[in-house]
Order: sequence, then structure tokens, then C-alpha cells
Amino acid sequence: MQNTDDKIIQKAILVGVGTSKNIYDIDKSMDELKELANAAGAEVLYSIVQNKEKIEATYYIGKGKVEEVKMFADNLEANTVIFNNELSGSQIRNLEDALDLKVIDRTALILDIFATRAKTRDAKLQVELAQLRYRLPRLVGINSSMSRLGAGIGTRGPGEQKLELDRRKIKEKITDIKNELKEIKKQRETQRSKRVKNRIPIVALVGYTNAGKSTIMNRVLQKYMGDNEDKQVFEKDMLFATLDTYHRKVELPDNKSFILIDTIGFVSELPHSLVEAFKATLEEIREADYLIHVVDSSDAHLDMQVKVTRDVLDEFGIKDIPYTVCYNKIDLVEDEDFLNRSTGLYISALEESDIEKLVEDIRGNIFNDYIKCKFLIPYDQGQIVNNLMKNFTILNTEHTGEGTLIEVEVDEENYNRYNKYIVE
Ligand SMILES: Nc1nc2c(ncn2[C@@H]2O[C@H](COP(=O)(O)OP(=O)(O)OP(=O)(O)O)[C@@H](O)[C@H]2O)c(=O)[nH]1
Ligand SMILES: [Mg+2]
Repeated sequence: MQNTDDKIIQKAILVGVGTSKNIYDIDKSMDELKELANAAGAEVLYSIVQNKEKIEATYYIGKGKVEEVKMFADNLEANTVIFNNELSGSQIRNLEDALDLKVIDRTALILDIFATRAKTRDAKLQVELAQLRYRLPRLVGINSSMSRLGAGIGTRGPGEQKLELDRRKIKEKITDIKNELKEIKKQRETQRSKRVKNRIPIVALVGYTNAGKSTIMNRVLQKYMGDNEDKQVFEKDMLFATLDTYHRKVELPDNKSFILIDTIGFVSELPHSLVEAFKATLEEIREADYLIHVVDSSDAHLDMQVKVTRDVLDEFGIKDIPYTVCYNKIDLVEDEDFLNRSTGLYISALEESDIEKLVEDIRGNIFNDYIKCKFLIPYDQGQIVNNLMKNFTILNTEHTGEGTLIEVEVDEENYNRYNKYIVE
């Protein structure tokens, strides 16, 4: 996607404002902004930070700082300025007038990356909704931006769609998308209630973007489900490789099975419009019985990653699901003390024995309410035997005069369901 869909190479200057109220360290945040800019195909030439307690209404930064930005931009021949903060429509316009450059903010940048990465209908709709919601209050600024420098970051829509710039049409489109998403939500709920009925435990991989969630998912599938290309999910060294939720069933050799979910990665200061739009996707995490919080151990900003992930989960009210922190990519860590930093799992997704270790951890946490018992199932109830054989660990079977005697480890629900056949 590197500049194939827009003719201009974006040469960018980054601008950030640090205040004592910043939740995340401004330097870390600026490093990340650079990665985001690269992910959107821009080349970053320089980065400017202003420490300032009060935000200026006109330009967000102070007037003097605007001149400094202009000077650097002229000298380095930049054509774009990317702000680390969210700007209003009039701030965008004022800055563009003063700088005579294209101005975009962190939110537009993230939305742009999402727009070029969204693959499924669902993800595309959610991104478009977020983009339209972002645009609506900023039409003045964005319109001038379009006429000034044409295409590029901040103007790309999901797929081939052209983004609307007309207020009335945007409103209509928002309503249409919301309706379509409602339909999708209904379908999801049906699928979910089916899963709940089957009662297979659900394990969700959550965490910061690029932590290795999809890689772990693929390695688990390869190990336990064989090489089935169709089931593999997309993994790549880039921000926001996954924009959707993927469910896969994992069957362990002893017949116990669980559903593994791969989810969208998080990033600090995720735009609110985006969080809103992706609620349906994140909703799926809520049904999990166990969370694997995946962290990239080799990332210098690892503590921030952990905090951001916790914050986003908190925002969704996901607090009660048991979880473990999984420090992934330890093959890239040289510091031996790292392994003692806190409790959690330390793995490399590339190491088969570590994948087994992770699955053992999952096993210990999701099947612990299984009950070992003996059922005597009459021969005319063959479907019960089939269900037990298919879904649970069979310890022993015997054919008696009255039916199949079956010793098995079952979950509580099936224990209660077939209660009348229990003999021991
Ligand atoms: N060296 C090393 N690389 C890893 C490991 N796990 C994942 N990677 C690499 O890290 C990159 C990101 O992996 P993904 O699995 O796509 O990350 P993700 O968490 O799914 O990212 P998003 O979908 O963006 O949220 C890929 O290039 C992987 O090959 C690991 O244990 N060691
Ligand atoms: Mg992924």
C-alpha cells in the first residue's frame, strides 16, 4: 500500500504537545506517531515537541511554534504536517493557511491506516463509520485540505469507496452504515448464542498491535489442528495487521477443545470514534472465559503497551475475565533479568515447546471445573455417547447389558444435563 493509491509521497514533519496531564510519555507517543506515519506510507523528516500547559484555540500550538514548524518544513521540503493530537476543523484550516502545507492529526492518520487495511465487509463498514464521524464536525478544514493537496493520508476510504464531503450525504451514509452494522450484529449474536449453547470454553488473544497475537493463533492451529491454510490468519510485522475478530476451534489430543479468538490490536490514544465503531468487534472479547494478554517483550515501550491494553479493556467494562500476561518474543530479549520482571508466561511464538507451554496454561485455566464421572447410557441414546466422545476426554468405555458404560471428564453443564445416567 506504500503510495500506490496516492501519487504524492508524503514527506512529513511531526508535531506534538506535551502537558503535565499527558497520560503517556510524550517521547514514547511521538515515537509511535512516527511508526504510524510510516505505516501510512509517509516519510518522516523531523519531529517537533512543544511543552505547553495551555492549548491555543487558533493553532493548537503557539504562534511562534507555527513559524518554527514552517521554517523546518521549508528547509526540509516537507509537504505534510502530522499532529500528535486531535485537531478541530478550524485548527486544521488555520494551520494550513499559515503553513501552506497539508495538515492531518493522529486520529486521521490512524483512520487512514485502518481504511487501507480493512478487509472484511464488517471492518470496512466500521472504519467508514469512524471516518465519517470524524469528518462531520471538521468539514471546513478537511475541504480546504482536499483542494490544497489532493489525495494522500486522510483522504483514503476503505476499499475503493470515495469518501463523501457533503454534510447531508454524510449523515445519510452514517444512518445506512449503522443499519447495516445492526444486521451484522444480529448475525453475530446468533452465532454467539450457538456457541454458548455448545459451551465450549473461549480463549481470547488480546493486546497491543504487533505483539504477536495472530502468530500465536497460527502456531497453535498448526500444532493442534494440522496445516490447514484456510484456517490461518494474517500475521505481519506492521501496525494493525488484524482488524477483525477470528474464531478457530482448537482440539487437544485428549478430546478437550476450546475456541481461540484473535482480535484487533490496540494502540495508545486510540481515537474515540474508532473505539466506538469497533465496539461490535471488541464485544466478542466479552464472551471469553480466559484472556491471553500478549505483550511484545522486545518493545522498549512495553509497560505502556500493557497499560493501554488494560485501559481499553477497562473502557469496555471487561474486568472480571481471568487473564494471564504472555510476554511474547522472548527470543529477541537479551537481558536475562527480564524473565523475573513479574508473573506471567514467557514465550516465543516461534518455539514449538513454548506454544505447548501456553496451551498447558490455557488448559489449566479453562477446564478446571470438569468433573470425572461414569454414565450408563442406554443403547437407544446413541447421540449422547456421540456427544461425550466428541467433546470430552473419555477415560474408559464398556458395553454392558443395559447400555454403554462410559467414564469421562465432563463440564458442569453436561454433568447436569445427563445427571440421570450417572452411576458413579
Ligand atoms: N522474533 C519473533 N517474532 C515474532 C514472535 N511473535 C510474532 N513475531 C513477529 O511479530 C510480527 C507481528 O506479529 P502479528 O502476529 O501479526 O502481531 P499481532 O499482535 O497479531 O498484530 P496486530 O494484528 O497488528 O494487532 C510478525 O512479523 C511476526 O512474525 C516471536 O515470538 N518472536
Ligand atoms: Mg494480528
